[in-house]
Amino acid sequence: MVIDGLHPDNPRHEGYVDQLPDIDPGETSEWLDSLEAVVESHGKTRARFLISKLLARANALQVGSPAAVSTPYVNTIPAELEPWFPGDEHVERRIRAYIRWNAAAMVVRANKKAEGIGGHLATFASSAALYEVGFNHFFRGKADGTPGDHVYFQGHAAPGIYARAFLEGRLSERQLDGFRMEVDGDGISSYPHPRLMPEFWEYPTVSMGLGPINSIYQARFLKYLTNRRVDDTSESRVWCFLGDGETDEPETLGSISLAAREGLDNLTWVVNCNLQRLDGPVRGNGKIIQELEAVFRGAGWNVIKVVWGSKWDELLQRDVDGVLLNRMNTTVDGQFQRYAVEDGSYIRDDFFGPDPRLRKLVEHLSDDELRNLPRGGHDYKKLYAAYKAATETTGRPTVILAKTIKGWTLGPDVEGRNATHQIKKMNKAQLRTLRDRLYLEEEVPDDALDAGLPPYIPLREGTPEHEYFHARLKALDGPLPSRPVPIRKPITLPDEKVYGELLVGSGTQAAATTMGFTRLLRNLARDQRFGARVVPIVPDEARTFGMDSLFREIKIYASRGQLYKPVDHDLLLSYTEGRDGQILEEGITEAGSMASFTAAGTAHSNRGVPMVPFYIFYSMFGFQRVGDLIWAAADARARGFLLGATAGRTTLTGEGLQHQDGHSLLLASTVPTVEAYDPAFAYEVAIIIKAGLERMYGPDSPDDQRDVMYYLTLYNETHPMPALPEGEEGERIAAGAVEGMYRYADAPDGPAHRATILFSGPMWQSAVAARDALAERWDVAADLWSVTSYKRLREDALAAERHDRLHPGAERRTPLVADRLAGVDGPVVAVSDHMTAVPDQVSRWVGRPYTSLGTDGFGRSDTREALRRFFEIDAGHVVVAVLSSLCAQGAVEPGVVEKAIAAHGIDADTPPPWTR
Ligand SMILES: Cc1ncc(C[n+]2csc(CCOP(=O)(O)OP(=O)(O)O)c2C)c(N)n1
Ligand SMILES: [Mg+2]
Repeated sequence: MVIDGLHPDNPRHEGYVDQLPDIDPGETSEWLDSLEAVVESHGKTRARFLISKLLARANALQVGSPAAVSTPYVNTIPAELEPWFPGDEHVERRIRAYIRWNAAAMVVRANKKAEGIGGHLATFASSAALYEVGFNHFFRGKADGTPGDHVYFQGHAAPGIYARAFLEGRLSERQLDGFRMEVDGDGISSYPHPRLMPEFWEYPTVSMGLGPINSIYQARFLKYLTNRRVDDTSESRVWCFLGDGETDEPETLGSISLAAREGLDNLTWVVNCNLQRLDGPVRGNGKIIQELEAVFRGAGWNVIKVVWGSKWDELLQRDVDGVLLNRMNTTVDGQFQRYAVEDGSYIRDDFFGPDPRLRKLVEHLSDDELRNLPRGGHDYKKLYAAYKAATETTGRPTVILAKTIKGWTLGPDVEGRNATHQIKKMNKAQLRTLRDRLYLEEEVPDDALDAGLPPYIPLREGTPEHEYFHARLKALDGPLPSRPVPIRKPITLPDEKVYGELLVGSGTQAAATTMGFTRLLRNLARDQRFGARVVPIVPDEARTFGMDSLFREIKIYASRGQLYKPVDHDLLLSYTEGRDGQILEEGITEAGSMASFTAAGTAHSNRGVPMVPFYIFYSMFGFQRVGDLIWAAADARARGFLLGATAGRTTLTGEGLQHQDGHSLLLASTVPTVEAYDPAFAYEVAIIIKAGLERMYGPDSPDDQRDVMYYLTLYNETHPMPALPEGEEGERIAAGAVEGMYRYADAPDGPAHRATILFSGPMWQSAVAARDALAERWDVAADLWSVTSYKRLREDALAAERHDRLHPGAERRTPLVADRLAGVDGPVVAVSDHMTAVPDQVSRWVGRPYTSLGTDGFGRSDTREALRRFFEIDAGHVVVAVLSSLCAQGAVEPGVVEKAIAAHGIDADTPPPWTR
């Protein structure tokens, strides 16, 4: 019994009431006594009903009591409030049947053609109506030259999206038959991949959770574009379709509060609640719809549950005792899944049976009718009502929780089975059952199934279905998905002078490449025409990287402006927010920041308005933390700059194991379209970014080379930044810095032996000091090279190697790295603040003895000097590596190497750093 505001399960939960003064205890007990009387005389169901009524009235009177996080297990929109359905239900059902059939036919045919090629039948079968309501009535296409809606399709539902494109005439039978056989160029991809189908797919979604989080930041970015007056996005809506199992991914639910906080009423999620994931039930012992409702309502979303189809309305209306509602509320999902596979008599006995009042409620229904009481997610009108309500909701995002059956219409062997997710074949009998279920006897006569290959059903001109289908397409501005939007607002590259500050160096002043980048970013943002397209993104680290100087100047984006006077308002660098703010200060979310990067970096294709994201983050929390989002951004053909700041296992001091990054460049090298650079000097940063912008948006760049992302490591070690020499020398350096390497200093004259030292990032200091020591003391003259990109050098060398392998008679190609390092006999030693595997990337093409020194192992906290000694990348170790390699060549005696080891104070008997 609920007494005195205390909750029986958790007495403290509602205890806050007892802390408030009761100004009229008499009145209070009257209310409570009434409640108690209701429970005693009419039961808990009636009491719950009254409380719900009270809450609803309180809401109407704007009493402002907090909304309950969950509601009973029924549809949010009552039958009497459903709007008029404007479509032709019959024709739409026919079209849907064609699409269902063609999707299944495509998967089955593909698996006939190539055993084990895969594909999914059940996901789309459960969500066909969810998509078709959208396609026929809501999703706006691009045919009128505007960007339309942004729709994220659930990856495994791809067969249904292809099947629709086939009816539209956008995909041919031949292409459908090439499902998952892409290599010859005419096939279609397994899942949504813009990288593979650049004129079709827009949003990669198949890695669970990434579509949902990306959709939130896409919707937020649309608001950003409008608030900054770069692009009017008010006509575009973001739709995201996801699975109920997919909501277990932290990325799926991790940012939903942002969507509510930002009032993203341009965002609608549709969760296909078929109660199943791959292995079995999503919440066998619970109720996923109820759980999600609470989570989303708690986060401030508008939640619309579409649980039951229309045939249940009448039953609920007659449920005067609340027994049906109670049964709905207390039946767990595992049992609901069971009902999906059982016959009507089981449902009558098990669901309706135990309570005579409940059994009576359905006595007029046959077993067949009971079995076919549909779920809300298969009820077209209920879905239409939900979508319409979602699009009319202002001030907050909407999630539609639609209950469906996995594999719906695919017949008893597939529907609702635990193995349904992976079923990709259907025999003739199963196909015939599907055909009958979809009423397609005319389109697919029995003999058409004899060959074992189900035929596709096209839309025939002159039929009502054809006419209706194309009329709807036209009314909604053409088909989706479709990529890209033609450029509507071209971008103008920045004036050359923005780079000048970095090219002239810092004189005697000590500076870090991070500081250099911040200067450049400011200059880019200030550029008159280009500036507005710059999107700086930072996950609560601007101060760490010295970027707080930008807060005042270009402001932090805040959709509601700044509603308070900041504590530092009187300072020059005050924390300034604004509706037109440019910086996306995302807070502590690398995943969210990466999603913003993707939204900005794909605006060129999904808005026709190129935007240039510069996402700066702790390099350790980039590829390692959100590598899959970066991979998806590459798939989405994102362009932009990723800046891994405070990089280097030994350069970032005082932080230790979790922060010190010595492998992001290695991880970056795994993404085909990432250009990974490790610049040493500010001018290299400027040269690389300039080249990147030209590659993405310059007039001379080949179109198929533009969709790239640049990854630059930035360091916080300060030293005077050299100037880029003028004239031809400067041009040589600039070209080399982009290609991957350039000679930084010639070998000194005099010494007998020759060697070459390659450095990257801050390791130029070890290299310079080693060069000096080698010349002064060990009779070795070393030239120094800055290697800005091992990844680029490797790709160039692989291409040369491949050419030679496949063209045995043709003139040999020399990899750039081999060409640059040719002509000297001595050893090459590469030194990096990253793992040795980074410089090792080019070792087999160097053509000279090659040693990599790097930072393999866990980082730890200490001074740079101590760390560089520990990881064996300081000048002493470079000297020893050069001499040791000369010794292996027979050019110097072992005694010389031993002497150098002693002279540099190296303890040769410590275990290797990666074992410590
Ligand atoms: C990150 C990630 N992990 C695992 C998978 C493999 N996977 C593909 S679909 C699926 C089950 C999906 O269930 P649900 O989200 O409920 O979608 P449904 O097919 O039921 O609509 C899994 C585990 C994946 N695609 N991505
Ligand atoms: Mg599911």
